Parts: sequence; C-alpha cells; structure tokens
Amino acid sequence: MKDSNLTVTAYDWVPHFAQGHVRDLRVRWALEEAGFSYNVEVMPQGTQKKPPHLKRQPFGQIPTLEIDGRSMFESGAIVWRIAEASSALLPGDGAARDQVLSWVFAGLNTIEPPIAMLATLELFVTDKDAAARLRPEIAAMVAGVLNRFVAALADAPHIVGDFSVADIVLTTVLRDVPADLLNERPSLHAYVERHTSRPAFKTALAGQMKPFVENAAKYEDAT
Ligand SMILES: N[C@@H](CCC(=O)N[C@@H](CS)C(=O)NCC(=O)O)C(=O)O
Repeated sequence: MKDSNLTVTAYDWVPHFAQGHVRDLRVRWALEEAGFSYNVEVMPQGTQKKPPHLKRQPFGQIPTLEIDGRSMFESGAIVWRIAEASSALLPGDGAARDQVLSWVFAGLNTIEPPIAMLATLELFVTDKDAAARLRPEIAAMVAGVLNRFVAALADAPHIVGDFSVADIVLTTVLRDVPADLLNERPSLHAYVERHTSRPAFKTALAGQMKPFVENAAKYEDAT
C-alpha cells in the first residue's frame, strides 16, 4: 500500500458544527501515521448523492479510499485496511492485534452509537422540547459507555499497548462527546488530548479544514 496510488474523498465545505469532525479525518490521520502519501478528492457538497459517487459509496457519504483504482467505503474498514499495511498502526503480536480489532469495533459499534444519538438530539431533532426531555436518558447511556472505557483504559496512555489504529478510531469517536461529559473524566480528557496533540492528527485536521475555509464565502453567503 505504501507505493499505491491512494485517493481519499472529502467535502469542499460542511456546516460549522461538523467542521473538523467529518469522517475522512480518521482516514487522513491513519495515512499520516503510516507515512503513506495520498491525494484528496474534494467533492462539492451535493455530489455525494449523485450516481458516480453512489457507485463507490452506496449511502452517498464520505469517506471512500481508492487504492490503485479499487474503491473502499466505511471509515472503519478503510482505517483497518491501512493499518494492516503499517506497523505504525498495528502490533505484530497476534493477541494484541485481536485486541486492537476488538477495540476498533467497540469504538464504532458500542461507544459511537449513544454519542451519535446525543449529537442527533442536540443538532437535528426539530422538536426541542422532546430533545430536552430525552437528553438526560441518552446522556446517561453515553456516561455508561464512557465509564466502562475509562475503567478499561486504567490510566494507560493507549488502549492496547503502543499507539494503534484503535486509538485513532476511539479518539475520533470521543472528540464528539459533549465537553461536560468529557471533562468530568480526567483520564478520558487526557486520552483525547494525548492523541490529538500528535503531529499526524494535526496535519490531518488542517487538511480537512483547508477547503472549508477556502469555500466559506461560496456556501455561507448562500445560506
Ligand atoms: N459509517 C460511515 C459514516 C459516514 C458518514 O456519516 N459520513 C458523513 C460525513 S461524516 C456523510 O458523508 N454524510 C452524508 C452527507 O453529509 O450528505 C463511515 O464511517 O464511513
């Protein structure tokens, strides 16, 4: 993969609440950590729902990764594919790899769903009274998974041994936790800080943000 022609898809602009949180971030971050060079196809908003993109991403979403002309979708699958090609992201030991894979799925399948539900309540549910009524219950679900994660982390710097692709997935998921729930758990806050201060994360984030800044006038004047 190191010598493959790699292209990630990203948006030319998203609303402010999503800037810095679009899922191409974890793919860019994994590629940066692995040291693989890559191109970015910056897609104008709306084109994700058109047939050419739907052929490579059936749900009309980003990211996708093109590897020498073959296309993949789902950010979790993509970062795992990158990790398989880089010792910077996966341990050599089989038992540790199994743990890393388990934590990648835990991040996407156990931790992210209640966090996404809370974000949906806060950002997208139009019945604000219903959202306010449901928030405590959903926030308690988020707190439940966060507490289990904190217990499993047990003050270690990374979730499994050295830094791995599991930390990329978990950090990108945990960055979407509201500040109140994150800050009252110092080891969780420190976990996110530790990983988002890595140079590869900063490069990935700057790469995602660049077109948003460049295209702000085009989209924000139109709204
Ligand atoms: N499970 C998918 C989710 C992808 C996803 O939700 N992508 C969002 C951006 S983060 C998207 O493109 N949404 C469609 C849209 O904005 O039109 C993945 O991890 O790749």
